[in-house]
Amino acid sequence: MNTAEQTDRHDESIDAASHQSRRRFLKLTGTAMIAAPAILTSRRSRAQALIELPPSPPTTPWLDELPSTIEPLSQTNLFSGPLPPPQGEANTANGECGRTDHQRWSEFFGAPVIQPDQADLYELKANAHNDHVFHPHYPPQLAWSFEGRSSNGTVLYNPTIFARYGQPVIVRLHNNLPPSHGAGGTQLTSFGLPEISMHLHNLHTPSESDGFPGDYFSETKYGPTLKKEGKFKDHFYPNVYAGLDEFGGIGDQREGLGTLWYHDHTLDSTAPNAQRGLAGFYLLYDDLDSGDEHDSNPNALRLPSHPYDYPLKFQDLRFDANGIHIFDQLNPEGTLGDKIAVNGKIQPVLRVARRKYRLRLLNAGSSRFYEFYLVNGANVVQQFTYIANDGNLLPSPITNMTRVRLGVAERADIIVDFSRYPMGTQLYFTNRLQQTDTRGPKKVQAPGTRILKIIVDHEPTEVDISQIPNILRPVRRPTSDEIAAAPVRNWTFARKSGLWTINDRLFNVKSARATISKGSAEIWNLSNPSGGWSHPIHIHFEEGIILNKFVDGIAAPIPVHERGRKDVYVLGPNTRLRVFIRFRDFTGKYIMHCHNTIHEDHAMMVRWDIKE
Ligand SMILES: [Cu+2]
Repeated sequence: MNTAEQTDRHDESIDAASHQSRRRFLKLTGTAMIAAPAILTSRRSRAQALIELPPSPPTTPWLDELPSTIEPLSQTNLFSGPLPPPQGEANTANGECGRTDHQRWSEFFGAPVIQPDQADLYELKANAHNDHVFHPHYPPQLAWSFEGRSSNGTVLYNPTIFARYGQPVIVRLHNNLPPSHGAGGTQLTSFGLPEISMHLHNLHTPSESDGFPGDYFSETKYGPTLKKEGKFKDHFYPNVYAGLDEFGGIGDQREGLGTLWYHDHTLDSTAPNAQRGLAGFYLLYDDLDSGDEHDSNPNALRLPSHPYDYPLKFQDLRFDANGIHIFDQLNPEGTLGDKIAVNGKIQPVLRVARRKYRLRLLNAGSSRFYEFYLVNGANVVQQFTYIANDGNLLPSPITNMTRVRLGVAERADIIVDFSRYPMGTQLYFTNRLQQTDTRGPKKVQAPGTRILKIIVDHEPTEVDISQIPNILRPVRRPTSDEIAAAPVRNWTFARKSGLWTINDRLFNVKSARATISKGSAEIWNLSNPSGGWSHPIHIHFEEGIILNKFVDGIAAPIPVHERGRKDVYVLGPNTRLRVFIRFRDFTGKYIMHCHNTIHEDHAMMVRWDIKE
């Protein structure tokens, strides 16, 4: 039974898209009799699958608390366990899935098998657990998590990984999800497919470790771009800056990334699998952004550091009348969540010390856009400093900011100085962006919805010596010669026959629509000609620089916070962005897709390859 699933899609036929994967889901859940005709045939019958959802049951805010400190994932000794240590070739004899060989392995490690202290080694286990509490009013229930351990052995769900440039990381991911997940459930409660492909957004990662959608695996199944099923997969994260070939050493420090996140990226099932919970943070430091506010290195920025460096993951979720998490995986318009979970909890409280914090905000989807304001109890808007967009430190901080707008997968790092407030002050992260369906946001309206309460709760244990320097990380902008010489590629994002297309085609996992030479640079025109939809477009592997923005064909200003490097490009209605991108250091298969994960799963994705 161990056969590759043939997800050979025919671009010519709109109805052929996603069929195999959806058949996987339908078979598992037993919903085939109801839903299959609606999914597998025409636009006319597809409407039968749409399920009108009532609002989630009401919840009382501020009953649950987030931990005051993030516990990092602890390393695992992969030299003493039951499995051999990581190696360049897939270790299929011992149960690793049939991935492509790790690129540049011998350059980093000098031998086929890694030696102690050559890399930080981590282990994550994708597991189902039935004790997740989104809110005290909802019952404990099923969630999926990447599980790891803290240094004292506590089980951590979707733990934060602390990594450093120049120190490679290998994450061994075990897939322990139940193969029979969904059996006997309904279309709304059975969502998720237990074969997974973990993407680390947006590290400069060799393609075989990038979490390509066709690289999904389990003990019994494997995707069309793998060679064999497996129980685990080793992911090699070199933690080098882009520009390795051009600059040598560990690359170009101007390309440093900071706030990254890992999440499932399985073909046709990213939205439901991430909704199930498969998403966590990966924070990357270097000698500039060193993660140590006490750092004596004169180059160090000394931004607020752990435990005052705190990631916040926002997800829109929907619940049925019994308070059970639901999601309509078969509906090309998905399910818009009306409850916002912050690090997995609905309307929680975070207690902070009276000092500066670096808050890393992530929109983890599926479909909702946010415009966050920090307000006091009287809804008076508070100011903060904006330092990073999409995990990239800006050249200079933007002071006196009052809002953060995030499309799905966008990140913003902000610094809030809570020392300005008296002890006991209560503040709220509020979303003022209205959205009623998965098409995209509507207008901004005060006062909005409060989704996180922050209480200035205690004095810091020591003097806050963290700082916000006026210069953060320089940006390498393309020269006019580089721009003039760059070939131009046009990508149009649209809706066709109720599904989602790029240049009129659905995703074909086995065929690249662009082949790019390693070391080259291109200009990509990203266009959304529709008047109604918004698409947060994510390009894997490399950051880009937005050169121009056009709305209704007229040049529009690029907001200051988007003038650095980006990896998500929000295409509002009738918008075109002209983006300059370099393609460096590694080869293989990569993708671009809408990160409204519902659009992504319903085929708004394109494969592009880098060749030598
Ligand atoms: Cu989209």
